[in-house]
Amino acid sequence: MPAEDDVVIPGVPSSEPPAFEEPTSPREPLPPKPDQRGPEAVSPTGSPTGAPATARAQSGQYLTTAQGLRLQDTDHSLKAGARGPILLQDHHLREKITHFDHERIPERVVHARGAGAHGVFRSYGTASKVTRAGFLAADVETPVFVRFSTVLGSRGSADAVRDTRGFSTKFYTDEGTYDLVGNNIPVFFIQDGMKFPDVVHAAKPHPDREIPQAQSAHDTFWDFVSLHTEAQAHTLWNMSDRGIPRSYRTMEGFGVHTFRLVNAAGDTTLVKFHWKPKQGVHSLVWEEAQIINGMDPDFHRRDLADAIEAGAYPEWELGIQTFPDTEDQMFQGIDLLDPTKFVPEELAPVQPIGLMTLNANPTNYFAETEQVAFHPGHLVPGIDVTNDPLLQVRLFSYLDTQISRLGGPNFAQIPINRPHAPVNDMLRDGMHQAAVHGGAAPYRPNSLDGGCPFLAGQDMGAFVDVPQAVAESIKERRNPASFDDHYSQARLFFRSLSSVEQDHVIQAYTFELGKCYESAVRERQLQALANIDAALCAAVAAGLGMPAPEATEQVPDRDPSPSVSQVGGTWPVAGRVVGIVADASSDLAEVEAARKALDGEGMVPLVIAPAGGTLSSDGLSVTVQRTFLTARSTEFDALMVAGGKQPAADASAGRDAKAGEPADGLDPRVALMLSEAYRHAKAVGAWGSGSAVLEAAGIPKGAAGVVGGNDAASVTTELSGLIAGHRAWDRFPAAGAAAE
Ligand code: HDE
Repeated sequence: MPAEDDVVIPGVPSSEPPAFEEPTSPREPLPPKPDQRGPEAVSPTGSPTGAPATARAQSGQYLTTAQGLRLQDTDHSLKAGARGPILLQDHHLREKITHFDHERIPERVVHARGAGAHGVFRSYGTASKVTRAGFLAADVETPVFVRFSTVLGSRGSADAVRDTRGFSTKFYTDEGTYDLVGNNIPVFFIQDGMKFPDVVHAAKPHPDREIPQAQSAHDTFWDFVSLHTEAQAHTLWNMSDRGIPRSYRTMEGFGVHTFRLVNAAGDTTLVKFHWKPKQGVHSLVWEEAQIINGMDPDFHRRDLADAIEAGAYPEWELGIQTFPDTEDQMFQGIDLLDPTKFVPEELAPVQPIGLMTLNANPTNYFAETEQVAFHPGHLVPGIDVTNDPLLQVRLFSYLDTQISRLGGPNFAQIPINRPHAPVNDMLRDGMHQAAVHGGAAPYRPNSLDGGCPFLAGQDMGAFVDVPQAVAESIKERRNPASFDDHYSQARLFFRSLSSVEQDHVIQAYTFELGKCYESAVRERQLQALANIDAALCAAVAAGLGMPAPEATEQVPDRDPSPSVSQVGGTWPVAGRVVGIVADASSDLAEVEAARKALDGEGMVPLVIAPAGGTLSSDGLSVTVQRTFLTARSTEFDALMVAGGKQPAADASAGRDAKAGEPADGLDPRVALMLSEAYRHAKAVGAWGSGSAVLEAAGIPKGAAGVVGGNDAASVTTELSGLIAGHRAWDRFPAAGAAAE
């Protein structure tokens, strides 16, 4: 190197030529900058989620350019004088704007709107008889990242739309990453992946005006599903309450396809995967969903993040239905390769194999939830695919789509996609290559890198494709005859629902078809309904003011599957949200007692008052979380009205109402909140003089799910029992029509 005082002046040769080292030898890349650090520190998958260091990102650091140059000013561009034009030489301005110009990447072609969470999966070991997958052996803990999504809407669309939901799980196992990319509905619209662009084009907004957003209630969707009748079963699930989940936390998940497990001895078993939420399966009612989409389009995203932040970690048990791997791959008359069919649990019980707990929110939406790349072909030893023609096309599509979405073939190097197993591939170069690969011989066989990396045998954890006999066959484009039954499972599903749920299905079809302009489309869909169930068809036809057609097909009756109904169970109440309506005249000691009791059960009590701040009296003060302006019934699973300090009779003065109508004098926003909660069959309660407010809001005393009492404690206990049942279902026959 030149001596320190040996300054090099342009144009003047220096005394010694500058030393120049060509960087030929590969070296480890520098550790990432603090703000680029991959998910490594805290969360189960490695994300530094919640760590104080990331909460104050880059704390104590100087602002720099992307090249590490410290900056003195990032607010003013470099100009020829304060009022002059901006100079092209402003490298910082150009870097800042150029990077900004390229901040967006293409959204997913489907499932664009989603929410993610980190967690952990602990296996029970019950599956080890049927699979050699290491992460399913007894008591193994595997980090996971889950992404829930809607299918149709764009990235900024509302959460509570009527749609199927995606339920994708990435297991970072020691043997490589395994992705279970499922939905909240066990059947699919199409049998052959070749039809996927058709169903998606039909369901997406109309190509001319690009409306409606995130909706199936339009002509092209119903045109397609009424013509392509194999879509009828999935459509019926979408029209049921499953199409509008209460929360991502209260959804079941399904792998949909049949997969093939292989055990250590090489024996194979066909399986279907199920996620069972510990929180129970719970849905919205349609009017509630529509209000939510205006009041809080991020409802599901917020709910998931809030629950995790509050420590109410959502949990799902993973289970499998197992079937013998017979030559015909049929089970009790159901073709296991037909993804428009599910196997009722009554015929093949779901056997639990592990528990997933989501316990950390992402640190950065884009880095994790947006850039995560799932693929049904990310398999581990012990889990293999079948010939389901929908699954086979998916095996092509997911890898392909990431290349345009994530800008090249190196997306596995993005922190959220990095396997936790050692990676020694021979993939090189390409857009966004972040690794500095050593070695001279990324090919096999080689001698220059000592023959490395080696191939593993099955005993060393290699994935070995299950040797499957492929029958001598002719090349042709057609389905097996067993795929021809398009209606029996739609009928089975409808007839397995409770009458309240059936009523919701009828209302959903009537709403959606009522939004179609083409009468030919409505007529054709009514024809499909006639083949599914005559009563369903008649009720929808009546709602549309159209004649109900006769069935045109002989559809076999199957035994109903009561397990598909959401009505009847009780579930943990932790994480449920209860609003307490109070004002300055309320007995604050009782409000505090209600809050404590709800909190004690893991629920989230929120005090709703005329204005923000605190409610104070008699030396007591209670923090207000919602005001009459910011609160709406849809945020709450139940509502309580606090009693006042004065006797009940005084509080009701001037507030008499006819049933179903709010009385004069009651704040209309409170009246709306209470009557909506009542109409949506939510538990409502009041203690002391609060009962008069319920009556003033038109809520009949003693109706199902309406609780009264003298003190907060007794009302809270009763309310909690009702919340465990999710809704006051008995209220629906009276209020159901209004609720839809
Ligand atoms: Fe997907 N699907 N899909 N799909 N799918 C995608 O992959 C596709 C299907 C599902 O949170 C895309 O990375 C084809 C069934 C989920 O990132 C794309 C076919 C099931 C997600 C794609 C299907 C799913 C996707 C778009 C018919 C339930 C979101 C972005 C053969 C078992 C994953 C992406 C996430 C996403 C293709 C059918 C579930 C284009 C061709 C059946 C949960 O590759």
